[in-house]
Amino acid sequence: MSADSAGKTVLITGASSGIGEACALRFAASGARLILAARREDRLVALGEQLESSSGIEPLLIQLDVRDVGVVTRVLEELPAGWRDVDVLVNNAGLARGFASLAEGDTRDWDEMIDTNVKGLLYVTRALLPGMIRRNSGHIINIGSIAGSEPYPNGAAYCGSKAAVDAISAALRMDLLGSAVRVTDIQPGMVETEFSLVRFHGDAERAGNVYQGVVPLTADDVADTVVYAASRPPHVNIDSIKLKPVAQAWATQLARSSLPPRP
Ligand code: NDP
Ligand code: 8X3
Repeated sequence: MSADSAGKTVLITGASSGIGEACALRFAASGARLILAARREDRLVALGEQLESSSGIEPLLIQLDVRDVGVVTRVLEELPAGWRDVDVLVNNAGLARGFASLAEGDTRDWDEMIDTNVKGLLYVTRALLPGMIRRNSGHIINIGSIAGSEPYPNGAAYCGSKAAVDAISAALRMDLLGSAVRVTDIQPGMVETEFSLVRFHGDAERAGNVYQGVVPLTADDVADTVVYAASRPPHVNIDSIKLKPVAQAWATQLARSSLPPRP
């Protein structure tokens, strides 16, 4: 693994599970200093203890709901001394909620997705970007999705929120043109995490069916890609990377039957 993240301060939103947690483990192994944010504090504390025993690092843990612009702004603008100069921001906090046609969808699900995936990402970035611009150094890594460019039925609001992440990433890159601050959009396909459990409101059977007969990506596969993007030389910007399981050709096109058994 590249050691290029050694000594860098990396802030990860949604670090309490899945891809965010895997990013924390990968960045810790590469010697980064970590600020880990999510709503579930108990999960963050457990991860912090794990990191301390495995890598000897003590992350800064922040209980944060990215939808709350007031709290996001206050907490991130008043980070403790020694933690203020964030080098890498991983905008990972996000979710899908519900799976229904637009005519039948629950508007509360749409609000939750758009408030988290789009507005939360904007709020967190808004709080940290001025410091990066001032220091002429930094990297924003957004976790988009193939859903942004491969939309599917019953996913209009989620797919739309991830298309917004693509557009925000591209526009931000133009805003920052001439500075050394980098912007990357990582777009995973199917990854087995708590994602489907959350989408289906805790229905474990329905969530498990999503991954039946497929070898999905792991959260660590995505974290590996995030750390790769973060560890390129300073003159290289990875605009975007789309990564999928071999058994997935399009968001809705999966080879479920002719696959080897899952490892
Ligand atoms: P998980 O459900 O495992 O993790 C989601 C994380 O987001 C949790 O840590 C959760 O923490 C956090 N989160 C959700 N809402 C908020 C909020 N309001 N404020 C702060 N944190 C929040 O799913 P994944 O790891 O799979 O998802 C991570 C990202 O990857 C998401 O943006 C998702 O859209 C994207 N993605 C996932 C794919 C997949 O197939 N799994 C594929 C492509 C993209 P907590 O609840 O503690 O706040
Ligand atoms: C998660 C992948 O295809 O379920 O973003 O939308 S998908």
